[in-house]
Amino acid sequence: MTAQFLSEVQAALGSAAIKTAPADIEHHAIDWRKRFFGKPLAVIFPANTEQVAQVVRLANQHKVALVPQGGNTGLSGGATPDASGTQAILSLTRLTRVRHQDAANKTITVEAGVSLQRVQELAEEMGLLFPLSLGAEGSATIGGNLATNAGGTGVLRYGNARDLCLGVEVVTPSGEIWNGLRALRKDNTGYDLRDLFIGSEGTLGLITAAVLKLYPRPKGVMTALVKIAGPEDAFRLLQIAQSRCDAALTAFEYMSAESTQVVIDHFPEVARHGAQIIGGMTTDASPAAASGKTSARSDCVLMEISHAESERAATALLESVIGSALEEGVVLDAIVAQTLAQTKALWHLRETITLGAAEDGAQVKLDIALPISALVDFIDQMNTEMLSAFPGVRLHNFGHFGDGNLHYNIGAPRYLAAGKSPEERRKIYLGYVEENEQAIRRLVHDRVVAMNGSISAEHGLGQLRKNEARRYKTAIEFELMSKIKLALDPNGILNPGKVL
Ligand code: FAD
Ligand code: 2HG
Ligand code: ZN
Repeated sequence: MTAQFLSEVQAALGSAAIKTAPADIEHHAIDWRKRFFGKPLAVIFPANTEQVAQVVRLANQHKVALVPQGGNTGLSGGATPDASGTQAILSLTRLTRVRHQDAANKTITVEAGVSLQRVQELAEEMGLLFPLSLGAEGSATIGGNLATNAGGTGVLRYGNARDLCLGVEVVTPSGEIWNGLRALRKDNTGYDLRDLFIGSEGTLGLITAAVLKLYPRPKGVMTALVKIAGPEDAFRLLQIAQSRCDAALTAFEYMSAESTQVVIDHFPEVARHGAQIIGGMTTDASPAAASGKTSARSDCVLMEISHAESERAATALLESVIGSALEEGVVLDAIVAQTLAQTKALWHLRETITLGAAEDGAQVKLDIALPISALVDFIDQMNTEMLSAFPGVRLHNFGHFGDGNLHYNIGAPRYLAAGKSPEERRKIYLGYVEENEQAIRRLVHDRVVAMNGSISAEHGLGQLRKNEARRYKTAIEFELMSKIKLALDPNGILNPGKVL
Protein backbone atom coordinates (compact mmCIF):
# COMPACT_ATOMS: atom_id res chain seq x y z
CA MET A 1 0.00 0.00 0.00
CA THR A 2 2.73 2.45 0.98
CA ALA A 3 4.95 1.32 -1.89
CA GLN A 4 2.08 1.85 -4.31
CA PHE A 5 1.44 5.29 -2.79
CA LEU A 6 5.07 6.29 -3.26
CA SER A 7 5.22 5.07 -6.81
CA GLU A 8 2.05 6.97 -7.71
CA VAL A 9 3.38 10.13 -6.05
CA GLN A 10 6.59 9.68 -7.99
CA ALA A 11 4.68 9.29 -11.24
CA ALA A 12 2.68 12.44 -10.51
CA LEU A 13 5.44 14.72 -9.14
CA GLY A 14 8.66 13.25 -10.53
CA SER A 15 11.33 11.35 -8.63
CA ALA A 16 13.14 14.50 -7.46
CA ALA A 17 10.11 15.37 -5.33
CA ILE A 18 10.49 12.33 -3.04
CA LYS A 19 13.33 11.64 -0.66
CA THR A 20 13.73 8.39 1.23
CA ALA A 21 17.48 8.01 1.83
CA PRO A 22 18.17 8.24 5.60
CA ALA A 23 20.83 10.91 5.15
CA ASP A 24 18.43 13.08 3.13
CA ILE A 25 15.50 12.85 5.51
CA GLU A 26 17.12 12.67 8.94
CA HIS A 27 16.80 16.39 9.69
CA HIS A 28 13.12 16.29 8.72
CA ALA A 29 12.51 13.34 11.04
CA ILE A 30 13.70 15.01 14.26
CA ASP A 31 12.30 18.14 15.84
CA TRP A 32 14.34 21.31 16.49
CA ARG A 33 14.88 20.46 20.17
CA LYS A 34 15.82 16.85 19.40
CA ARG A 35 13.14 15.54 21.73
CA PHE A 36 10.95 13.77 19.14
CA PHE A 37 12.41 11.18 16.80
CA GLY A 38 10.22 10.09 13.89
CA LYS A 39 10.71 7.50 11.20
CA PRO A 40 9.09 8.84 8.03
CA LEU A 41 8.15 6.69 5.10
CA ALA A 42 9.44 9.49 2.87
CA VAL A 43 9.63 13.25 2.62
CA ILE A 44 7.56 14.61 -0.27
CA PHE A 45 8.23 18.03 -1.79
CA PRO A 46 5.36 19.21 -4.01
CA ALA A 47 6.15 22.30 -6.09
CA ASN A 48 2.74 23.96 -6.12
CA THR A 49 -0.78 23.83 -4.70
CA GLU A 50 -2.08 21.46 -7.38
CA GLN A 51 0.70 18.98 -6.56
CA VAL A 52 -0.09 19.25 -2.84
CA ALA A 53 -3.70 18.38 -3.67
CA GLN A 54 -2.59 15.44 -5.82
CA VAL A 55 -0.50 14.01 -2.98
CA VAL A 56 -3.39 14.38 -0.52
CA ARG A 57 -5.78 12.61 -2.89
CA LEU A 58 -3.32 9.73 -3.28
CA ALA A 59 -2.82 9.61 0.48
CA ASN A 60 -6.58 9.23 0.90
CA GLN A 61 -6.74 6.53 -1.70
CA HIS A 62 -3.96 4.52 -0.05
CA LYS A 63 -4.74 5.56 3.55
CA VAL A 64 -1.28 6.97 4.12
CA ALA A 65 -0.94 9.61 6.86
CA LEU A 66 0.72 12.91 5.96
CA VAL A 67 2.65 15.11 8.38
CA PRO A 68 2.83 18.70 7.10
CA GLN A 69 6.16 20.40 7.62
CA GLY A 70 7.50 23.89 7.00
CA GLY A 71 10.80 25.05 8.47
CA ASN A 72 10.67 22.38 11.20
CA THR A 73 11.36 24.95 13.92
CA GLY A 74 8.22 24.13 15.91
CA LEU A 75 8.73 23.51 19.63
CA SER A 76 5.89 21.03 20.27
CA GLY A 77 6.75 18.12 17.97
CA GLY A 78 3.86 18.92 15.61
CA ALA A 79 5.90 18.43 12.44
CA THR A 80 7.52 15.14 13.48
CA PRO A 81 6.00 11.85 12.30
CA ASP A 82 5.65 8.85 14.56
CA ALA A 83 8.17 6.00 14.55
CA SER A 84 6.03 3.52 12.61
CA GLY A 85 7.70 4.21 9.26
CA THR A 86 4.26 4.58 7.66
CA GLN A 87 3.71 8.35 7.82
CA ALA A 88 5.02 10.59 5.05
CA ILE A 89 6.23 14.11 5.69
CA LEU A 90 4.74 16.61 3.27
CA SER A 91 7.14 19.52 3.08
CA LEU A 92 5.74 22.86 1.90
CA THR A 93 9.16 24.42 1.48
CA ARG A 94 9.09 24.43 -2.35
CA LEU A 95 6.01 26.64 -2.39
CA THR A 96 7.93 29.90 -2.44
CA ARG A 97 6.18 32.13 -4.94
CA VAL A 98 5.16 35.67 -4.06
CA ARG A 99 1.77 35.83 -5.71
CA HIS A 100 0.76 39.44 -5.22
CA GLN A 101 1.94 42.66 -3.60
CA ASP A 102 -0.54 45.46 -3.00
CA ALA A 103 1.04 48.43 -1.25
CA ALA A 104 -2.18 50.46 -1.42
CA ASN A 105 -4.17 47.71 0.33
CA LYS A 106 -1.17 47.00 2.57
CA THR A 107 -1.19 43.29 1.80
CA ILE A 108 1.13 40.67 0.40
CA THR A 109 0.10 37.24 -0.85
CA VAL A 110 2.75 34.57 -0.51
CA GLU A 111 2.92 30.82 -0.70
CA ALA A 112 3.32 28.75 2.45
CA GLY A 113 7.02 27.94 2.09
CA VAL A 114 8.23 31.55 2.02
CA SER A 115 10.26 32.19 5.16
CA LEU A 116 9.05 34.70 7.70
CA GLN A 117 12.25 36.69 7.28
CA ARG A 118 11.69 36.91 3.50
CA VAL A 119 8.20 38.31 4.07
CA GLN A 120 9.64 40.92 6.45
CA GLU A 121 12.19 41.87 3.76
CA LEU A 122 9.56 42.05 1.02
CA ALA A 123 7.39 44.26 3.21
CA GLU A 124 10.35 46.54 3.84
CA GLU A 125 10.99 46.80 0.10
CA MET A 126 7.36 47.95 -0.21
CA GLY A 127 8.05 50.62 2.43
CA LEU A 128 5.85 48.70 4.87
CA LEU A 129 6.17 46.45 7.90
CA PHE A 130 5.25 42.82 8.49
CA PRO A 131 5.41 42.79 12.27
CA LEU A 132 5.48 39.07 13.07
CA SER A 133 8.92 38.48 14.57
CA LEU A 134 10.51 35.49 16.31
CA GLY A 135 13.92 33.97 16.89
CA ALA A 136 13.54 31.28 14.21
CA GLU A 137 12.32 33.66 11.49
CA GLY A 138 15.16 32.79 9.08
CA SER A 139 13.90 29.19 8.77
CA ALA A 140 10.28 29.26 9.93
CA THR A 141 7.77 29.48 7.08
CA ILE A 142 4.57 31.48 6.74
CA GLY A 143 2.64 28.21 6.48
CA GLY A 144 4.14 27.02 9.78
CA ASN A 145 3.56 30.41 11.40
CA LEU A 146 -0.12 30.28 10.50
CA ALA A 147 -0.54 26.60 11.30
CA THR A 148 0.79 27.27 14.81
CA ASN A 149 -0.70 30.75 15.11
CA ALA A 150 2.77 31.93 16.11
CA GLY A 151 3.20 34.80 18.54
CA GLY A 152 6.66 36.24 18.99
CA THR A 153 7.72 39.67 20.15
CA GLY A 154 5.33 42.00 18.31
CA VAL A 155 2.01 40.64 19.62
CA LEU A 156 1.58 43.43 22.16
CA ARG A 157 0.98 45.97 19.38
CA TYR A 158 0.17 43.95 16.25
CA GLY A 159 -1.33 40.67 17.44
CA ASN A 160 -0.32 37.11 16.61
CA ALA A 161 -0.16 35.35 13.22
CA ARG A 162 -3.95 34.99 13.14
CA ASP A 163 -4.38 38.75 13.46
CA LEU A 164 -1.96 39.32 10.60
CA CYS A 165 -3.69 37.09 8.08
CA LEU A 166 -6.62 38.15 5.92
CA GLY A 167 -7.05 35.04 3.82
CA VAL A 168 -5.70 31.56 3.16
CA GLU A 169 -5.58 29.01 0.40
CA VAL A 170 -5.99 25.52 1.78
CA VAL A 171 -5.80 21.98 0.46
CA THR A 172 -8.44 20.10 2.40
CA PRO A 173 -7.83 16.62 3.83
CA SER A 174 -9.77 15.16 0.89
CA GLY A 175 -7.52 16.91 -1.63
CA GLU A 176 -9.72 19.81 -2.72
CA ILE A 177 -8.37 23.32 -3.05
CA TRP A 178 -10.18 26.09 -1.21
CA ASN A 179 -9.16 29.52 -2.46
CA GLY A 180 -9.88 31.79 0.48
CA LEU A 181 -7.26 34.37 -0.53
CA ARG A 182 -9.44 37.37 0.20
CA ALA A 183 -7.61 40.59 0.94
CA LEU A 184 -10.46 42.00 2.99
CA ARG A 185 -10.43 43.43 6.47
CA LYS A 186 -14.13 42.81 6.87
CA ASP A 187 -16.00 39.75 5.61
CA ASN A 188 -18.96 38.40 7.56
CA THR A 189 -20.20 35.73 5.19
CA GLY A 190 -20.75 32.73 7.37
CA TYR A 191 -18.42 30.55 9.42
CA ASP A 192 -14.86 31.80 9.50
CA LEU A 193 -13.06 28.94 7.76
CA ARG A 194 -9.80 30.89 7.66
CA ASP A 195 -9.66 30.98 11.43
CA LEU A 196 -10.44 27.28 11.60
CA PHE A 197 -7.29 26.43 9.68
CA ILE A 198 -5.07 28.97 11.43
CA GLY A 199 -3.69 27.37 14.58
CA SER A 200 -4.87 23.87 13.61
CA GLU A 201 -1.25 22.61 13.45
CA GLY A 202 -1.70 20.79 10.16
CA THR A 203 -4.55 18.59 11.40
CA LEU A 204 -7.42 20.16 9.40
CA GLY A 205 -5.85 21.28 6.14
CA LEU A 206 -2.66 22.26 4.37
CA ILE A 207 -2.16 25.99 4.13
CA THR A 208 -0.61 26.59 0.72
CA ALA A 209 -0.77 30.40 0.50
CA ALA A 210 -1.90 33.38 2.55
CA VAL A 211 -2.78 37.05 2.28
CA LEU A 212 -0.84 38.88 4.99
CA LYS A 213 -1.56 42.23 6.50
CA LEU A 214 1.14 44.91 6.38
CA TYR A 215 1.51 48.06 8.44
CA PRO A 216 3.12 51.47 7.96
CA ARG A 217 6.74 51.42 9.09
CA PRO A 218 7.17 53.50 12.22
CA LYS A 219 9.69 56.32 11.64
CA GLY A 220 11.27 55.89 15.04
CA VAL A 221 11.90 52.64 16.93
CA MET A 222 13.81 52.83 20.20
CA THR A 223 14.88 49.95 22.41
CA ALA A 224 16.06 49.80 26.00
CA LEU A 225 17.34 47.01 28.21
CA VAL A 226 16.27 47.75 31.74
CA LYS A 227 17.43 46.25 35.02
CA ILE A 228 14.69 45.50 37.54
CA ALA A 229 14.51 43.95 40.99
CA GLY A 230 11.97 41.28 39.98
CA PRO A 231 8.65 40.46 38.30
CA GLU A 232 6.66 42.90 40.40
CA ASP A 233 8.70 45.76 39.02
CA ALA A 234 8.29 44.36 35.51
CA PHE A 235 4.57 44.67 36.07
CA ARG A 236 4.84 48.21 37.43
CA LEU A 237 7.08 49.21 34.52
CA LEU A 238 4.54 47.79 32.08
CA GLN A 239 1.81 49.90 33.66
CA ILE A 240 3.93 53.05 33.44
CA ALA A 241 4.93 52.33 29.84
CA GLN A 242 1.40 51.57 28.71
CA SER A 243 -0.12 54.57 30.39
CA ARG A 244 2.42 56.86 28.70
CA CYS A 245 2.77 55.16 25.33
CA ASP A 246 -0.38 53.14 24.71
CA ALA A 247 0.06 51.44 21.30
CA ALA A 248 3.53 52.95 20.85
CA LEU A 249 4.81 50.31 23.27
CA THR A 250 5.57 47.61 20.70
CA ALA A 251 7.48 45.05 22.79
CA PHE A 252 7.84 44.24 26.46
CA GLU A 253 9.96 41.16 27.11
CA TYR A 254 10.84 39.95 30.60
CA MET A 255 13.99 37.91 31.25
CA SER A 256 14.78 36.38 34.62
CA ALA A 257 18.41 36.33 35.72
CA GLU A 258 18.49 32.57 35.28
CA SER A 259 17.23 32.79 31.70
CA THR A 260 20.04 35.08 30.53
CA GLN A 261 22.60 32.98 32.41
CA VAL A 262 22.49 30.37 29.62
CA VAL A 263 23.45 33.10 27.16
CA ILE A 264 26.29 34.20 29.45
CA ASP A 265 27.43 30.59 29.77
CA HIS A 266 27.25 29.51 26.14
CA PHE A 267 27.27 32.69 24.02
CA PRO A 268 29.27 35.17 26.14
CA GLU A 269 29.98 37.40 23.13
CA VAL A 270 26.21 37.89 22.74
CA ALA A 271 25.63 38.48 26.46
CA ARG A 272 28.42 41.07 26.58
CA HIS A 273 26.15 43.69 25.01
CA GLY A 274 23.81 43.59 27.97
CA ALA A 275 26.43 42.89 30.66
CA GLN A 276 25.83 46.18 32.46
CA ILE A 277 22.20 45.18 33.02
CA ILE A 278 22.10 41.40 33.27
CA GLY A 279 25.30 41.15 35.34
CA GLY A 280 26.87 37.80 36.13
CA MET A 281 29.47 37.83 33.38
CA THR A 282 32.25 35.43 34.21
CA THR A 283 34.06 35.53 30.89
CA ASP A 284 37.16 37.47 29.96
CA ALA A 285 34.95 39.76 27.87
CA SER A 286 33.04 41.16 30.82
CA PRO A 287 34.06 44.26 32.73
CA ALA A 288 33.29 42.35 35.95
CA ALA A 289 35.70 39.59 35.03
CA ALA A 290 38.33 42.11 33.97
CA SER A 291 38.16 43.66 37.43
CA GLY A 292 38.36 40.22 39.00
CA LYS A 293 34.78 40.34 40.32
CA THR A 294 31.59 38.70 39.25
CA SER A 295 28.61 41.02 39.41
CA ALA A 296 25.26 39.85 40.73
CA ARG A 297 22.82 38.67 38.10
CA SER A 298 19.60 40.60 37.55
CA ASP A 299 16.19 40.22 36.04
CA CYS A 300 15.60 42.60 33.16
CA VAL A 301 13.09 43.85 30.60
CA LEU A 302 13.66 44.56 26.95
CA MET A 303 11.31 47.34 25.97
CA GLU A 304 10.64 48.74 22.50
CA ILE A 305 8.81 51.95 21.64
CA SER A 306 7.78 52.80 18.07
CA HIS A 307 6.61 56.19 16.88
CA ALA A 308 4.89 56.95 13.60
CA GLU A 309 6.48 60.39 13.27
CA SER A 310 10.14 60.38 14.19
CA GLU A 311 13.02 58.83 16.05
CA ARG A 312 13.14 61.90 18.22
CA ALA A 313 9.54 61.36 19.33
CA ALA A 314 10.24 57.69 20.08
CA THR A 315 13.34 58.65 22.08
CA ALA A 316 11.40 61.25 24.05
CA LEU A 317 8.71 58.72 24.91
CA LEU A 318 11.19 56.06 25.94
CA GLU A 319 13.16 58.50 28.06
CA SER A 320 10.01 59.72 29.78
CA VAL A 321 9.03 56.12 30.64
CA ILE A 322 12.48 55.28 31.98
CA GLY A 323 12.67 58.63 33.82
CA SER A 324 9.37 58.01 35.63
CA ALA A 325 10.29 54.43 36.38
CA LEU A 326 13.65 55.48 37.84
CA GLU A 327 11.94 58.11 39.94
CA GLU A 328 9.45 55.58 41.28
CA GLY A 329 12.25 53.12 42.02
CA VAL A 330 10.89 50.56 39.56
CA VAL A 331 14.01 50.51 37.42
CA LEU A 332 17.56 50.10 38.71
CA ASP A 333 19.53 50.86 35.57
CA ALA A 334 18.98 51.02 31.81
CA ILE A 335 20.79 50.92 28.49
CA VAL A 336 19.07 52.79 25.68
CA ALA A 337 20.32 51.60 22.30
CA GLN A 338 21.90 54.52 20.47
CA THR A 339 22.48 52.87 17.11
CA LEU A 340 20.87 50.23 14.95
CA ALA A 341 23.79 47.92 15.76
CA GLN A 342 23.13 48.33 19.50
CA THR A 343 19.44 47.73 19.01
CA LYS A 344 20.18 44.53 17.12
CA ALA A 345 22.67 43.43 19.78
CA LEU A 346 20.07 43.83 22.57
CA TRP A 347 17.46 41.92 20.61
CA HIS A 348 20.05 39.29 19.76
CA LEU A 349 20.65 38.79 23.48
CA ARG A 350 16.93 38.22 24.01
CA GLU A 351 16.57 35.89 21.04
CA THR A 352 19.61 33.82 22.02
CA ILE A 353 18.03 32.50 25.22
CA THR A 354 16.46 29.56 23.37
CA LEU A 355 19.75 28.71 21.67
CA GLY A 356 21.66 29.07 24.94
CA ALA A 357 19.20 26.73 26.63
CA ALA A 358 19.54 24.19 23.80
CA GLU A 359 23.31 24.34 24.13
CA ASP A 360 23.06 23.91 27.88
CA GLY A 361 21.01 20.72 27.62
CA ALA A 362 17.43 19.54 27.98
CA GLN A 363 14.88 21.69 29.80
CA VAL A 364 11.24 21.33 30.62
CA LYS A 365 9.69 23.77 28.15
CA LEU A 366 6.54 25.55 29.20
CA ASP A 367 4.60 28.19 27.31
CA ILE A 368 1.90 29.52 29.54
CA ALA A 369 -0.51 32.44 29.33
CA LEU A 370 -2.22 34.18 32.22
CA PRO A 371 -4.17 37.36 32.69
CA ILE A 372 -1.44 40.00 33.00
CA SER A 373 -2.87 40.97 36.38
CA ALA A 374 -2.10 37.43 37.65
CA LEU A 375 1.47 37.10 36.35
CA VAL A 376 3.33 38.37 39.39
CA ASP A 377 1.42 36.21 41.85
CA PHE A 378 1.90 33.24 39.59
CA ILE A 379 5.66 33.70 39.33
CA ASP A 380 6.07 34.30 43.07
CA GLN A 381 3.99 31.32 44.13
CA MET A 382 5.25 29.01 41.42
CA ASN A 383 8.92 29.77 42.03
CA THR A 384 8.53 28.92 45.71
CA GLU A 385 6.55 25.78 45.03
CA MET A 386 8.90 24.64 42.28
CA LEU A 387 12.06 25.06 44.34
CA SER A 388 10.53 23.25 47.26
CA ALA A 389 9.32 20.31 45.12
CA PHE A 390 12.43 20.19 42.90
CA PRO A 391 15.30 21.65 44.91
CA GLY A 392 18.04 23.28 42.89
CA VAL A 393 16.21 23.51 39.57
CA ARG A 394 16.92 26.59 37.48
CA LEU A 395 14.01 28.92 36.78
CA HIS A 396 14.57 29.95 33.17
CA ASN A 397 11.49 32.08 33.23
CA PHE A 398 11.29 34.63 30.40
CA GLY A 399 9.06 35.82 27.62
CA HIS A 400 6.33 38.02 26.35
CA PHE A 401 5.33 39.57 29.68
CA GLY A 402 3.31 42.30 27.99
CA ASP A 403 1.07 39.60 26.48
CA GLY A 404 0.80 37.62 29.72
CA ASN A 405 2.87 34.86 28.06
CA LEU A 406 5.81 33.31 29.90
CA HIS A 407 8.18 30.59 28.87
CA TYR A 408 8.35 29.23 32.39
CA ASN A 409 11.13 26.81 31.47
CA ILE A 410 12.81 24.66 34.08
CA GLY A 411 16.45 23.59 33.89
CA ALA A 412 18.06 20.70 35.75
CA PRO A 413 20.02 21.63 38.90
CA ARG A 414 23.42 22.91 37.89
CA TYR A 415 25.27 21.02 40.67
CA LEU A 416 24.35 17.69 39.07
CA ALA A 417 26.84 18.31 36.28
CA ALA A 418 29.52 20.26 38.16
CA GLY A 419 32.92 19.52 36.68
CA LYS A 420 31.55 17.37 33.86
CA SER A 421 32.27 17.70 30.16
CA PRO A 422 29.59 19.37 27.98
CA GLU A 423 28.64 15.98 26.58
CA GLU A 424 28.26 14.43 30.03
CA ARG A 425 26.38 17.50 31.23
CA ARG A 426 23.84 17.22 28.43
CA LYS A 427 23.34 13.53 29.23
CA ILE A 428 22.83 14.24 32.93
CA TYR A 429 20.39 17.09 32.29
CA LEU A 430 18.43 14.98 29.82
CA GLY A 431 18.19 12.20 32.40
CA TYR A 432 16.89 14.65 35.00
CA VAL A 433 14.34 16.12 32.63
CA GLU A 434 13.12 12.72 31.48
CA GLU A 435 12.67 11.64 35.07
CA ASN A 436 10.90 14.78 36.30
CA GLU A 437 9.23 16.36 33.27
CA GLN A 438 5.74 15.00 33.82
CA ALA A 439 5.65 15.99 37.48
CA ILE A 440 7.01 19.49 36.76
CA ARG A 441 4.52 20.04 33.96
CA ARG A 442 1.66 18.90 36.17
CA LEU A 443 2.72 21.22 38.99
CA VAL A 444 2.89 24.25 36.70
CA HIS A 445 -0.13 23.51 34.55
CA ASP A 446 -2.43 22.71 37.47
CA ARG A 447 -1.67 26.13 38.88
CA VAL A 448 -1.95 27.86 35.50
CA VAL A 449 -5.36 26.37 34.84
CA ALA A 450 -6.51 27.11 38.39
CA MET A 451 -5.61 30.75 37.70
CA ASN A 452 -7.62 30.73 34.43
CA GLY A 453 -4.57 30.53 32.23
CA SER A 454 -3.57 28.50 29.18
CA ILE A 455 -1.02 25.67 28.92
CA SER A 456 0.08 26.90 25.52
CA ALA A 457 0.12 30.55 24.58
CA GLU A 458 1.92 30.31 21.24
CA HIS A 459 3.79 27.05 20.61
CA GLY A 460 0.71 24.85 20.25
CA LEU A 461 -0.15 21.36 21.44
CA GLY A 462 1.60 19.23 18.79
CA GLN A 463 2.47 15.96 20.47
CA LEU A 464 4.13 17.56 23.50
CA ARG A 465 0.92 18.83 25.08
CA LYS A 466 -1.68 16.62 23.44
CA ASN A 467 -2.43 14.55 26.53
CA GLU A 468 -2.28 17.55 28.81
CA ALA A 469 -4.90 19.31 26.69
CA ARG A 470 -7.17 16.34 27.24
CA ARG A 471 -6.76 16.77 30.94
CA TYR A 472 -7.45 20.48 31.02
CA LYS A 473 -10.00 21.06 28.29
CA THR A 474 -13.63 20.57 29.13
CA ALA A 475 -15.38 17.53 27.67
CA ILE A 476 -17.57 19.70 25.47
CA GLU A 477 -14.60 21.63 24.05
CA PHE A 478 -12.82 18.39 23.28
CA GLU A 479 -15.91 16.87 21.73
CA LEU A 480 -16.49 19.87 19.46
CA MET A 481 -12.88 19.77 18.33
CA SER A 482 -13.11 16.03 17.62
CA LYS A 483 -16.30 16.52 15.59
CA ILE A 484 -14.65 19.19 13.47
CA LYS A 485 -11.68 16.92 12.83
CA LEU A 486 -13.92 14.02 11.88
CA ALA A 487 -16.05 16.17 9.57
CA LEU A 488 -13.06 17.49 7.68
CA ASP A 489 -10.72 14.51 7.79
CA PRO A 490 -12.79 11.32 8.16
CA ASN A 491 -9.85 9.13 7.10
CA GLY A 492 -7.48 10.71 9.65
CA ILE A 493 -4.97 11.51 6.90
CA LEU A 494 -3.61 14.81 8.20
CA ASN A 495 -1.16 14.81 11.08
CA PRO A 496 -2.71 12.02 13.15
CA GLY A 497 -1.60 11.87 16.77
CA LYS A 498 -1.25 15.65 17.05
CA VAL A 499 -3.47 18.12 18.94
CA LEU A 500 -6.34 15.68 19.61
P1 FAD B 1 7.02 23.56 11.46
O1 FAD B 1 7.83 23.41 12.67
O2 FAD B 1 7.50 22.90 10.24
O3 FAD B 1 5.52 23.05 11.75
C1 FAD B 1 4.84 23.48 12.89
C2 FAD B 1 3.40 22.91 12.86
O4 FAD B 1 2.68 23.44 11.76
C3 FAD B 1 3.33 21.41 12.67
O5 FAD B 1 2.21 20.92 13.34
C4 FAD B 1 3.15 21.23 11.17
O6 FAD B 1 2.49 20.02 10.86
C5 FAD B 1 2.30 22.43 10.83
N1 FAD B 1 2.52 23.01 9.50
C6 FAD B 1 3.66 23.53 9.01
N2 FAD B 1 3.44 24.07 7.80
C7 FAD B 1 2.14 23.88 7.51
C8 FAD B 1 1.30 24.24 6.42
N3 FAD B 1 1.77 24.91 5.38
N4 FAD B 1 0.00 23.89 6.47
C9 FAD B 1 -0.50 23.22 7.54
N5 FAD B 1 0.24 22.86 8.60
C10 FAD B 1 1.55 23.19 8.59
N6 FAD B 1 7.09 30.43 18.19
C11 FAD B 1 6.34 31.48 18.60
O7 FAD B 1 5.11 31.44 18.51
N7 FAD B 1 6.93 32.60 19.14
C12 FAD B 1 8.27 32.71 19.27
O8 FAD B 1 8.76 33.71 19.77
C13 FAD B 1 9.08 31.63 18.80
N8 FAD B 1 10.42 31.70 18.87
C14 FAD B 1 11.16 30.64 18.48
C15 FAD B 1 12.56 30.73 18.60
C16 FAD B 1 13.36 29.65 18.22
C17 FAD B 1 14.84 29.76 18.33
C18 FAD B 1 12.74 28.47 17.73
C19 FAD B 1 13.57 27.30 17.30
C20 FAD B 1 11.38 28.38 17.61
C21 FAD B 1 10.56 29.47 17.98
N9 FAD B 1 9.17 29.41 17.88
C22 FAD B 1 8.42 30.48 18.28
C23 FAD B 1 8.50 28.20 17.38
C24 FAD B 1 8.42 28.12 15.83
O9 FAD B 1 9.37 28.88 15.20
C25 FAD B 1 7.06 28.56 15.35
O10 FAD B 1 6.11 27.67 15.84
C26 FAD B 1 6.91 28.63 13.83
O11 FAD B 1 5.68 29.26 13.55
C27 FAD B 1 6.94 27.27 13.13
O12 FAD B 1 7.12 27.45 11.74
P2 FAD B 1 7.74 26.27 10.86
O13 FAD B 1 7.63 26.67 9.42
O14 FAD B 1 9.09 25.93 11.32
O15 FAD B 1 6.71 25.10 11.16
C1 2HG C 1 10.78 32.81 22.44
O1 2HG C 1 9.94 33.57 22.92
C2 2HG C 1 10.32 31.52 21.85
O2 2HG C 1 11.97 33.11 22.37
C3 2HG C 1 11.03 30.29 22.40
O3 2HG C 1 8.95 31.38 21.93
C4 2HG C 1 10.75 30.07 23.84
O4 2HG C 1 12.70 28.77 24.26
C5 2HG C 1 11.52 28.95 24.52
O5 2HG C 1 10.93 28.27 25.34
ZN1 ZN D 1 7.94 33.04 22.78
